[in-house]
Amino acid sequence: MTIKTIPTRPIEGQKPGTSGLRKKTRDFMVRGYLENFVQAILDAADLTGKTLVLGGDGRFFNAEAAQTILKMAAANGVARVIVGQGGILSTPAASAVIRARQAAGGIVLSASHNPGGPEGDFGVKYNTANGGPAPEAVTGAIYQASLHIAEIRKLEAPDADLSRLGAQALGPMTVEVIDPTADWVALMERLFDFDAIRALFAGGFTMRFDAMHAVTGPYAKAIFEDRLGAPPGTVINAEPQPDFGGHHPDPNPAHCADLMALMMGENAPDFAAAADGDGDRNMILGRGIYVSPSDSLAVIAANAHLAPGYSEGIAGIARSMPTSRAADRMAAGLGIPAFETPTGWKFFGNLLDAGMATICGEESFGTGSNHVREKDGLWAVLMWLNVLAARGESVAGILRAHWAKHGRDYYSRHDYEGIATEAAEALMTALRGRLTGLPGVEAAGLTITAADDFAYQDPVDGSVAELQGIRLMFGEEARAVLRLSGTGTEGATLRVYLERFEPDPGAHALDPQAALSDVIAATREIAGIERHTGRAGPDVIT
Ligand code: VG1
Ligand code: CO
Repeated sequence: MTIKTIPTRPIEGQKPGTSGLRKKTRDFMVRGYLENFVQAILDAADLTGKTLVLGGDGRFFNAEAAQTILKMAAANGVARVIVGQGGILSTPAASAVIRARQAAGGIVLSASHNPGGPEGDFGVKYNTANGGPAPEAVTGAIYQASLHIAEIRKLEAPDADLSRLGAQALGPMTVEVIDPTADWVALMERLFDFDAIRALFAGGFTMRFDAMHAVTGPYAKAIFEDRLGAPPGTVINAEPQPDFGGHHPDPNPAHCADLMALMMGENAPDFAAAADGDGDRNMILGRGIYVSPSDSLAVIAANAHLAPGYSEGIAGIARSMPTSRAADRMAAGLGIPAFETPTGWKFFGNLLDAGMATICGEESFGTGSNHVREKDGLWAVLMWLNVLAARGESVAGILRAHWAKHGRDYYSRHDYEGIATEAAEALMTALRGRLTGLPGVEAAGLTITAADDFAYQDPVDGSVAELQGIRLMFGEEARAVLRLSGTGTEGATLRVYLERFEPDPGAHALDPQAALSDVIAATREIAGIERHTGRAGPDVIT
């Protein structure tokens, strides 16, 4: 075998501590850039003689990157790479495959919900043997390795044939091409009552699932249409495209305007959902109603016992800090622990591994459980279908009953995108600098009662994550959180999370923006959003 070495170049853009590298596709296509990051992974993770899983969401450059990674794995002593046919694996499916086949780790090619294509974004993420995003200790080691790369080892060989299922040799390494849906579908069949969901569809229940021209198309067709008997056409935009059809594959009301319009209109089906580029996010809709991700987490926690995989109950519920506190009330009611973690799925990994939490969720359309170590968009859809089948009620009926019983957490997130990095940092620094002076400050008729910068100590390994977002409390009921996005690739994005608990929402069936208007105004004023960013309002409201 011939191994060629390529001169290294520094990896600009990898932040120590982030689970992977997410950059413009053009950056990844510069010779040596992808190679440098992959070599850092291979150096840091030591996969010699071990099995690695590889797959991505099919976006532009997925196929080329997969071939490069295979040749580098072969030259770096990896024994076997299990790769999804065509180089495809959704993020949750990659997690399922790593776990089912006891691989040492996996490389996932995706920039998740970011747009794809030559002018879009690409990403590479390393997952560890538990199937989850690498924790900070591992990403730190990868970052350190990236600073000291001696050589890039890559096999000179023809491309592997990723269209052909089964094993083939690539130099000294085995490449095993698998059906990207099989392991994950088998897992879903163990967790959910497929017979009950099949009966639901047979009884005329109607659904629309928008795969957004991204990776979930084949998975959704395999499950909903092939196995559960939903009529053809239930899954729309089902053909994955390298640029996601030119759309932003982010399942939220702003980017799924057509689906929202359908569900709020006269001819709405009973149920609708959508997933993101790599299949780990989900949006849930009922006829005439939008389910906020925070509410979805709470409803799932309250009803999970209706699904066979969770019939014994759940051990604990974990949510990211900016996610509404609706889930905490569920945990209290069930007498199980609630965990509040920093933003990012990797923080759930230890809780899931230790059996302390069973269900996890983020306000950013992420929901999942201990079945894998990533969030799982279609899992959430199946969970809702299982609950709908078991309860025989509508989505709106279930949600309204939930609010009537437990109260409602009005919730919204305001994103200010593509602002100057210096301006965003100045805003956060200024707010951080006056945290202790904030209690007592009044704005828009509200008074701040507490303010802090969220820090988290992992209860399992004791590691500490600081500066995870500024929390402003307006009494017990209302809260605002401000943090900067860690996933953007252009300038900075300021995220402002707003919520208010209403114990008796029956009396006021308000639009969240109306219910939160004073919290929104107070936060804008106190943080000086317009003064710092020059923006009179957010770019995206979810
Ligand atoms: C965003 C979300 C966060 C999520 C992350 C990855 O991060 O807010 O909740 O975990 O994306 O999601 P940020 O730093 O931009 O706010 V994705 O679907 O990569 O899978
Ligand atoms: Co995603």
